[in-house]
Parts: sequence; structure tokens; C-alpha cells
Amino acid sequence: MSQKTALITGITGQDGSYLAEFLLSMNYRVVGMVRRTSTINFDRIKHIQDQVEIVQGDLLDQSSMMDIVREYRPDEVYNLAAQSFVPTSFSQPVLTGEFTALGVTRILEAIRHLKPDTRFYQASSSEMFGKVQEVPQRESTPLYPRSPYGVAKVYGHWITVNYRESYDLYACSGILFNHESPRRGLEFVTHKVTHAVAKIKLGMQKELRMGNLDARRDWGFAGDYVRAMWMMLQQDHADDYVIATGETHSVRELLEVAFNYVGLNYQDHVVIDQKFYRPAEVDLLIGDPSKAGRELGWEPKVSFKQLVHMMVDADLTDLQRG
Ligand code: NAP
Ligand code: F7E
Repeated sequence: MSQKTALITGITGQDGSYLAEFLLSMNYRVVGMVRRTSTINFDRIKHIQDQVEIVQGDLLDQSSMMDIVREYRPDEVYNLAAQSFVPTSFSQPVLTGEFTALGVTRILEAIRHLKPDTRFYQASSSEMFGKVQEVPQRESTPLYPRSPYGVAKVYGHWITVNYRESYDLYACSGILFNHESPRRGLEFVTHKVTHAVAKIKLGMQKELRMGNLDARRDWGFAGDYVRAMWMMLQQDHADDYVIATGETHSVRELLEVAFNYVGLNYQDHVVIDQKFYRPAEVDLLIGDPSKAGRELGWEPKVSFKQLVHMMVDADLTDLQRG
């Protein structure tokens, strides 16, 4: 069989780096789209940089998307690029809409006009469930986003469904619940906590300032979740899937597991700071991944505790290395 070409937008992000590794292991030709920056930011892909092809493009720029699809003629496109941090979406709502919502249409337009047999994956999010209308959340649960990010992802989800139905594109929306790893951005709560735990353990920090400890999330491991993205594009028909662990934990439990792992008590270090509260919160997320289990054969392999321990270990190693 001839080698397949996959285009990943957002290859420099957490998921992009794991997906690129996975696709290389499946013998794909991997093309990664990156936006122009004044300094190169390839930390997460430096170990595979000589195995992937990097091309410049931007979700804000229609012609760059058209040129890339025309030149590389991808068999599969994984649209992972986005402004993905919820608090930034409150401070930069218009930009978030441009990247995270309209960016999806720009890439779908490029595919529709230039290579309509390309299979397309859209990185949708459990943030679309927001103020949840059903517990647990599944593919049919009504959407009620609670941030400009969540609203933008609802647009991205529905435009993907719409292009599938209107133009018969093979376009899937993966509704992924929070997934983390040692490569997670430091501003997200899991990595903020594990990094601080490692620094406190090593005597480099004393205090950790946090927001709402009662929020609950369904946290999984990013390495498991990128496998599900690929599986969605290997089916007979395109469809949408919830990817989650089916377990929920509070931010307080995250603190307990991370601090306890190194023999510390979070109450000795954590200070609540209103600055980290959001204008509107998503209180509870818990996904029902049974459709993905049944139809894709997907299941998560890393537990919550294993994930937190893996992240603390990685932070300790990195900090000790200096
Ligand atoms: P991430 O680490 O924040 O990575 C985002 C990527 O998007 C980066 O490579 C970034 O490039 C790129 N990007 C941002 N704006 C761009 C633009 N205008 N043009 C081109 N590239 C742009 O996010 P992630 O955690 O890997 O998540 C991947 C996707 O899944 C995102 O769409 C996110 O919203 C979605 N998602 C994530 C989760 C999760 O829990 N991780 C759950 C559900 C959905 P730079 O390196 O240049 O910044
Ligand atoms: O917050 C609470 C915060 O920023 C989780 C993105 O990948 O997952 C992510 O979005 C919870 C929230 O992720 C702090 O209020 C408390 O309730 O790690 P987070 P998120 O907002 O759930 C979804 C699925 C995505 O799609 C997004 O792209 O933790 N929390 N104290 C805090 N959060 C942060 N960041 N910092 C705190 O100090």
C-alpha cells in the first residue's frame, strides 16, 4: 500500500507532537503546519523534527491553507491548531473566534475546493457541554458553552457536521475531554500543579496560588487520545465521538494526589487567589466514551493517578536537570 500523507495543524502543541509520533510509527508521511514566529518554538517536536516536514501557514490566512492542501494533497487532515486556553478566550474573544471557530471553515473550504476526498478530523472539546445538560455527557447531550472558547468550539463542531452533510466530506468531530501529559502547557491546571509540586519538593518555591478547587474534570492522558483521532478517520463512515475516561475528579483531588505523591500536604502550600477564577465556570465534566469503545475499539490506558504521578516525575527530572 502506498504511503499516506497526513497534515497536522498545531503540530507544535501538546496533541500535535503526540499525534505526529503516532502517525510516524504508522509509516505516514507527516506534514506539520506552523505559524510564523520570531523565534522557533519546536520544543515538543525537536526529537522528531528530521522525520516530519514543516510548512508555514496560519489558520487566519485562507490562501496559506489553500496552498498547503494544493501542494501536499493530504489523505488526512488533523485540525488541532487553536487558541486553546479558556481564560485567554475571555480576554481575547475576537481572536479566539477567528482561530478556533472560523479557522475550521478556512481549512474545510480548502479541502472542499482542492481535495474533497481528504479525511478531516476536528479537535472539538468537552468545553462545548459547559453548563452540563446531562450527566455523563455523550454525543447527543445538548451543548451549552460557558466561555468564548467553548462557543468557538461549538461553531467548529457544527461547521464540521455541516460540511459532512452538505458536501459529503469525510469529516469527523472528536469531542475530547481534558487530556494532559508532561508536554501540557504550564498554564493548564494539571501541569501548573505538578510543576509547582516538583519545585516545592526541590525547595525552589513555597506557595501555589490557585482558583476554583471545586471544579471537576474528566482527565485522561494525551498519548491515549491521539490514537482515537486516527481511529475516527479509519472507519467506513465519518461520525462524531466522545473521548473520555468516564471518571471525574476535582481540582482539590488533583492537588491531593500530586502533593501526597512527594510526601507533602497541599494545605500547607496552596493559597486561593480570585485572579484564577473565571467569569463563568464549567463545574462538572464527565464523559461517556461507550460509543468510541463500541465502534472504534478505543479505550484509555492511563489512570488519573498514573497520569498525575507521570507528570510530577517528569517535572522533577526536568528541574533537576536544570
Ligand atoms: P495547544 O498545546 O495549545 O496547541 C495549540 C496549537 O495550535 C499550537 O501548535 C499552536 O501553535 C497552534 N496555533 C494556534 N493558533 C494558530 C494559528 N492561528 N495558526 C496556526 N497554528 C496555530 O493545544 P492542545 O492541548 O495540543 O490541543 C489541541 C487541540 O485540541 C486544540 O484545538 C484544543 O483546543 C483541542 N482540545 C484540547 C483538549 C485538551 O485537553 N488538551 C481537549 C479538547 C480539545 P504555537 O506553538 O505557534 O502557539
Ligand atoms: O482548567 C480550574 C479551572 O485550564 C481546569 C483546555 O485544554 O480542557 C482545557 O480547558 C479547571 C477549571 O482546563 C486553576 O477553573 C482552578 O475549572 O486546566 P484548565 P479547561 O479550562 O478545562 C478543555 C477540554 C479544552 O478543550 C481546553 O482547550 O481547573 N482551576 N485553579 C484552574 N485552572 C487553571 N488553568 N489555573 C488555576 O490556577
